[in-house]
Amino acid sequence: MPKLRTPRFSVPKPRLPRIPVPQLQPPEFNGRLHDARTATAIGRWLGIAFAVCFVTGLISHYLQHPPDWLADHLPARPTWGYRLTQGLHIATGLAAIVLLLVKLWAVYPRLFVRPPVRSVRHGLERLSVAVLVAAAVFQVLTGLLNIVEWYPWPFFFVPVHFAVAWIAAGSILLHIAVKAPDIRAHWSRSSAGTRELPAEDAPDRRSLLLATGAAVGAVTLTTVGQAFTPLKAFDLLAPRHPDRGPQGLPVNRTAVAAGVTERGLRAWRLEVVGPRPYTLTLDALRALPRAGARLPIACVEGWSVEADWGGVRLSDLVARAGGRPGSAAVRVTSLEVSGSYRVMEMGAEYVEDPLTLLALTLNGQPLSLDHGAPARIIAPNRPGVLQTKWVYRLEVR
Ligand SMILES: Nc1nc2c(c(=O)[nH]1)N[C@H]1C(S)=C(S)[C@@H](COP(=O)(O)O)O[C@H]1N2
Ligand SMILES: [Mo]
Repeated sequence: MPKLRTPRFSVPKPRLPRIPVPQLQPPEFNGRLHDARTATAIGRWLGIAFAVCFVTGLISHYLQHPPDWLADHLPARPTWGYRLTQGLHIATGLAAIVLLLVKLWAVYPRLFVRPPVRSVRHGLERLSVAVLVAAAVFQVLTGLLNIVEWYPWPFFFVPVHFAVAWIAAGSILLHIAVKAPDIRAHWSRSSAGTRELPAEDAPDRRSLLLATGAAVGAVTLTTVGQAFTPLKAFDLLAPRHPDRGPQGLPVNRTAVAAGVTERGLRAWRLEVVGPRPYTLTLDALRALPRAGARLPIACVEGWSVEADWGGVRLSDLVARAGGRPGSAAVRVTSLEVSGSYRVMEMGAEYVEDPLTLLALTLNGQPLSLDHGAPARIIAPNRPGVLQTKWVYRLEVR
């Protein structure tokens, strides 16, 4: 090609007024910390938090909604099982909020990658990241709002949170598979890929990771006391405090909210339906052989507290109705006017357990109205939502 020469004498261009044109320039990111090592280091912890959150979430889901074949075989032991798994579910979910924010901050420059799609593979990879980010943000956000019982959306929390958990889990696995080479190269400070990063970034990265760890620690320390009683003094941020509430125990749904009144209880009878149905007045129920159990209420929202419960063994009430010991399941109905937890199904393992009570007392006092007077269910290793209050009817099945 002939070389173009700048003409020696150029004609001056006519001067036009300059009109500023908004430039859609992608922002510039000069490396520091928006790199694969940071993403891997944070992603590792985020992955662990999500994995624990997912598994404990599944446990919670299947304890609440077991398939028919499983319903009678759910384990009633260990008594603190659900307390532990749900405490972990909430703690890892809260930690994931911090980790997710830092992770998104570390990788957000990739939003501005040009060209946006290089190939079909690249397009699919970006799409999977978009799904992952959307699902992860949705999960931690809906979970957080559920803890404070705020539902600014038209759908039911439980089935949607459950369904999106699978989407999140699937897209995380896909993400790990796609990023496996990067993850391997940046797994540790001395990995091959990491050595290629500018060395002067290392102190900054260490500070970022330390700050992230401190933030996770702070969030955990100020909330975990809601379930882990030894740390309850530090429980400053959780909406419910282990020993704040009537009879020293929190209340989620009050009697007022459930439409249960002292007046409505005057004519209370326990109806037991089964091969040999019967009804009992409160005095007759109180006169039956009593049993005690020290068991936690472990709410799905994360708080849990152990208490001393006293009442009548459910297995005794079932046997009296002619239910076969060891194979009878029970449907429990509450006086509550409406609500998702008015009717509760209990599988045979729980019914049979000597610690499962129709409780009449809490920490030695008669149940207060907010705790389910005159009678409530308390069973080992079960979500709080199934510890039905204001019970008036048992159906042996
Ligand atoms: N009938 C009925 N029982 C119920 C509920 C309810 O809404 N209705 N809430 C449950 C929930 S979510 C929890 S965590 C426990 C809390 O028991 P407490 O209020 O005595 O602490 O009660 C359970 N029993
Ligand atoms: Mo709950």
